[in-house]
Amino acid sequence: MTTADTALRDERQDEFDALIAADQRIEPRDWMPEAYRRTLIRQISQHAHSEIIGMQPEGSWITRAPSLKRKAILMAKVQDEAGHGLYLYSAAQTLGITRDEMTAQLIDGRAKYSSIFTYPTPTWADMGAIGWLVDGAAICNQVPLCRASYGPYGRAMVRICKEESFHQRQGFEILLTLMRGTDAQREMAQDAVDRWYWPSLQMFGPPDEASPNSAQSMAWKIKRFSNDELRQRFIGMLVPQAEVLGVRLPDPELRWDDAAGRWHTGEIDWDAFAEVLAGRGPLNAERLRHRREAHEDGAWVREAAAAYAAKKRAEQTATTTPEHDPASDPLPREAVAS
Ligand code: FAQ
Repeated sequence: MTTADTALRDERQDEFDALIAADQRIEPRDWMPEAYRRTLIRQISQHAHSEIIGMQPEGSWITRAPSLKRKAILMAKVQDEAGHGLYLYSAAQTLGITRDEMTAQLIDGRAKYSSIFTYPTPTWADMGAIGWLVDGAAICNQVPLCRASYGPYGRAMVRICKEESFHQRQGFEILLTLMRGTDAQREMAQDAVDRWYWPSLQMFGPPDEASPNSAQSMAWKIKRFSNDELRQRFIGMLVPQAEVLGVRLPDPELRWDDAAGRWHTGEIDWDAFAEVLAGRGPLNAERLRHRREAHEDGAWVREAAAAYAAKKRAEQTATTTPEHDPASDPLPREAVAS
């Protein structure tokens, strides 16, 4: 690198730092440090993959929902998750990675996706617990991301959060209906809460002291709060809601610690979390196999869409070319006239 190159780079770095310090947005056209770009690609693509893999646990209940109304709601919710994945893939593409590269990383098993989606959904109450706990944790984590320093990510998150908050309410309402039902329905709701509570706390990521990316991501204002801060906020949100529902949060040690000014909780099983991240969670293999098969089954759709787009482009070029050669028309003029 020449001295002039170094000076230009320093100047750009200063501009970038000033934008971050002033809480301004970084846009795709702006210069950004390579590490910032890589961090965003990592986080946004993992987030997109999570939304897409996250369609599976609930998708399996669409045909088994207990009423037409529940089926319509669930179908709309799962479709929303697909939309979230697409906004996020688009945001990541503005950073110079292609959709094909991200898809390959996911189906080859190289990319991470949220630990929460490796757990099974054996009962209808799981739809309630996912909405209440998983979407609830997602909102807690994602509302601050609406202010992420990278423009396309923050803007995508605004719409996503509006939809997630509806999802959370529909999950709460499923659980409330079950809790007002028969003993068997109440037991089913409690059982689902028992199984989803701890994994939902893990969604926020490892404890702060074991989170290698947090400090830099917070300095860049991608993340606005640490993993533990958000986990605490989530617990504070759940406690009164659990009371309204009449469900028990399955942590006998859970209590507000006035002196420490935080929730005291039992030990989170970080070994189980590490197993899931290593691809050895209950349904990791199943989730990836399903995604891979869906990708292969969809090959003809992608080919047809690409062929159609190529045809439209060719038609457009033909009509905008000043010296248009009639011989290149798809149908001879006489055939059209007759
Ligand atoms: N699962 O240093 P940190 C949803 C990884 S969307 C798997 O703390 P960071 C909607 C992390 O990637 C749910 N891996 O990392 C929905 C890193 O690995 P790497 C997804 C995890 O990035 C609802 C390593 O551990 N939400 O639920 C997890 O600063 C219902 C060290 O961690 C988002 O993606 C985990 N739980 O903080 C859909 C939100 N936690 O890459 C369907 C955006 C950590 O260095 C149905 N993402 N890891 O190899 C974030 O806010 C952050 O990326 C964190 C992790 C907080 C997830």
